[in-house]
Amino acid sequence: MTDITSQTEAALAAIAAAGSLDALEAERLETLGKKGWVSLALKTLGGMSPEERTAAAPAIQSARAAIAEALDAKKAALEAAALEEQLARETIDLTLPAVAAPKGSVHPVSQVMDELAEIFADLGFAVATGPEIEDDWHNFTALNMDETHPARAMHDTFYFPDKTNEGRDVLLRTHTSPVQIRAMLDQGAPIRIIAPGRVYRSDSDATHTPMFHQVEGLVIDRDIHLGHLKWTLETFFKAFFEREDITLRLRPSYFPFTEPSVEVDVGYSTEGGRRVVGGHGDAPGHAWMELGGSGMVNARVLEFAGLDSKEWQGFAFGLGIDRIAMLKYGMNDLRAFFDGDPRWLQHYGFSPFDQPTLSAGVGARA
Ligand code: FA5
Repeated sequence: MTDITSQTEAALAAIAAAGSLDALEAERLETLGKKGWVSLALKTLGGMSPEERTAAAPAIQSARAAIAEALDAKKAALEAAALEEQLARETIDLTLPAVAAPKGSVHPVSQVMDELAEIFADLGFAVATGPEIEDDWHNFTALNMDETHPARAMHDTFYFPDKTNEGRDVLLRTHTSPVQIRAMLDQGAPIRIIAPGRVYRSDSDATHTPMFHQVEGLVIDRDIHLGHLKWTLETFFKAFFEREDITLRLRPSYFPFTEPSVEVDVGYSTEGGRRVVGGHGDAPGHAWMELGGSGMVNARVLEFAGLDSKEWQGFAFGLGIDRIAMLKYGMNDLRAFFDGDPRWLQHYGFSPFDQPTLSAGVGARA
């Protein structure tokens, strides 16, 4: 009995003194391990008479319980200390200046998309999205361009020759206008959305690339007219170019999905070889530049999208994002946008810390 008591005290002292998990494991093997003295003592109970067992068992069992508890507590303490030590060793100094980190920059197209979303959000527009791999029903048919419509040929479409989706031809969307159809089918009316994104046409020169960006705008409600369209675009361009002297010209045009249709031109002048937006396009030294298409949504398009055209009407517009980015930030070759040249990005890119906000001015400077 005294033997067990003193052995237990020695074991508890050794456990308390264990300086590492390895030392603790050695102590566990010596006591509770298969050949440990506590396990061996427990085994001797089997060979005892019932009276002897009743006398000997409590001391052995309480020794086992005390040692097991001490082992668990010490293990938890050693593990916590190891974690503390690791955390202290692996500390990151957050006070290091950020300039020491590798430097990236935000592409002007991403920057302009953020600016667009900020300005239109302030006018009550939500951002909608649609797939870049579209079907010809959304991209053409529902926009009032049936299979034989000549406007389909004007879009230089990339088709997936071996693919169909529920019998529809599959293609890379040629404009963001199919998002109009998806938004109307999903949300019904009234509706007020913009849809920025990538579009694709097989077309390439200094002002055209096979992939480019558009932003679609769509407003459907009761009593919407062309005046609302002009006000919306003018308000947007004034905020975007950060000048009050923006003059827009709506030039009669044709799109199958709008009626009437107008092309949106903006007045600009040329200063030091750079185009600067502002002023009336017919004023001396000024000219007009096309930024996109727009018009009142064709009644047939509303019907394709499940809306009653006697109750609802609205306007839509589609602007070239790359073009307005070039104009705002003074680049002249669209192809450089997509070359991925780090020197170009270094020059024209934006700081990731420079989020456009209306209060701080959406026109961040590179
Ligand atoms: C359209 O794509 C119509 N979906 C716009 C629209 C929407 C009209 C809603 C009415 C209502 P368009 O093909 O003209 O229209 O293209 C619109 C703008 O995209 C152009 O003004 C131009 O700024 C830009 N754009 C067109 N093709 C290219 C290209 N290959 N590279 C860069 N920008 C382009």
